[in-house]
Amino acid sequence: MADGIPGLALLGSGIFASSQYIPKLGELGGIVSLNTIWSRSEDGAKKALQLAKSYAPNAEAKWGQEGLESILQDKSIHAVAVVLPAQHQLEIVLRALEAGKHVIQEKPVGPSVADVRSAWSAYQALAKNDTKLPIWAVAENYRFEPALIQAGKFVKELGQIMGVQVLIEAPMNSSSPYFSSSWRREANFKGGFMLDGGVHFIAGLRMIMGCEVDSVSATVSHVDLTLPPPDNLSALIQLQNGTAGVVYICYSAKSRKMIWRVVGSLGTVEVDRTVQNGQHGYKTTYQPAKGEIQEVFCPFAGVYEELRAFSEDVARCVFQGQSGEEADKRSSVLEAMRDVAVIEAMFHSSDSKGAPSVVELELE
Ligand SMILES: *[C@@H]1O[C@H](CO)[C@@H](O)[C@H](O)[C@H]1NC(C)=O
Ligand SMILES: *[C@@H]1O[C@H](CO)[C@@H](O)[C@H](O)[C@H]1NC(C)=O
Ligand SMILES: CC(=O)N[C@H]1CO[C@H](CO)[C@@H](O)[C@@H]1O
Repeated sequence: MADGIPGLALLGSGIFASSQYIPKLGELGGIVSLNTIWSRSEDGAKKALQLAKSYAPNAEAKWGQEGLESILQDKSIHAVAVVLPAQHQLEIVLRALEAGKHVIQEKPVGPSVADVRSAWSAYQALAKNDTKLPIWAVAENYRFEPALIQAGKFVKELGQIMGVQVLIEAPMNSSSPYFSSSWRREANFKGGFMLDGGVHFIAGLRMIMGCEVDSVSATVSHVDLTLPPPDNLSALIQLQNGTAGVVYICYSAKSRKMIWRVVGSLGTVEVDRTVQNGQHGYKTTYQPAKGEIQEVFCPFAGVYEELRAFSEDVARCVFQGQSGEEADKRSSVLEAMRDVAVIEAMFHSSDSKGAPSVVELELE
């Protein structure tokens, strides 16, 4: 551990851990120190460690239950990033929190609202004898994307809102590195790519609108049998303040599209996922009823920004006595739980032939 820089262990060595966390933690070397990489298997941990050698030459690989236990007992490790299959994360997250580690975990926060609530009550129970709770953050990155944040600001200028549309065509086939990972296909994880990826699109919707989804009516289907069900979802949504909208998500499409579009009495705001000058990112367009169109393109920055926010919060907790509950609210369990709750309500509605289903908005 460098002076004044918290030490972190990365738990997980899968595609996202290797392709996103390891390089981003390198870029964040001035504010967080990668100390250990853990995987369930020795091979996975050692391979991932090679990817971090350039910036963390002293980091160690650990594996299995014994390796995990030694990380949880290591006082030089202040925080862990849990990047594991969704159905196994909560158990490890809770063990780390109980050991006093600050935690950032990948989305979805849990496989169901009920699972998240039961983990939340175990976390709350740790706050006895005035001990400060460690941070429990959930990485979903969309709440940190600059283009989506900008869209939320434009939407406030739209006057009366007529409606919102979320349109996602995300081809998922054997060309994708995520296609063949098995955990989204297991019986203990219901919802496949629709739950795992859907939370992102709902996070974008809730943030742009600055308003919660109250109830949904949806139909899902299973068309591409090489994908776990469902791969196709159409929903009518009611926001808390009375605005209505539609959400369409399709993983079996051949075409690619990702749009959030809000129409108001004073103009229209649209966010598109796109590529500019070889950079992947989002373009936010604001078309006011009167005046010039404004366009802002921002390359993807959410994963970096949320890891930076977490690392800075950990440093404030470790060195300045901040409490975990004061950490950046965009990564809070409540936000992440509400994204899961919207998708879950859509599944419930579809199970009852599209009858409206109320979204669970509270953790307790
Ligand atoms: C709902 O919320 C949006 C975003 O804050 C706002 O612009 C809109 O006017 C609200 N609609 C109603 C009916 O209150
Ligand atoms: C997967 O989908 C993308 C986008 O439609 C396409 O370019 C690619 O060829 C597809 N791969 C396979 C194996 O079908
Ligand atoms: C492209 C595609 O897979 N479309 C399907 C989406 O789901 C509806 C049912 O809601 C099916 O009828 C479509 O074939």
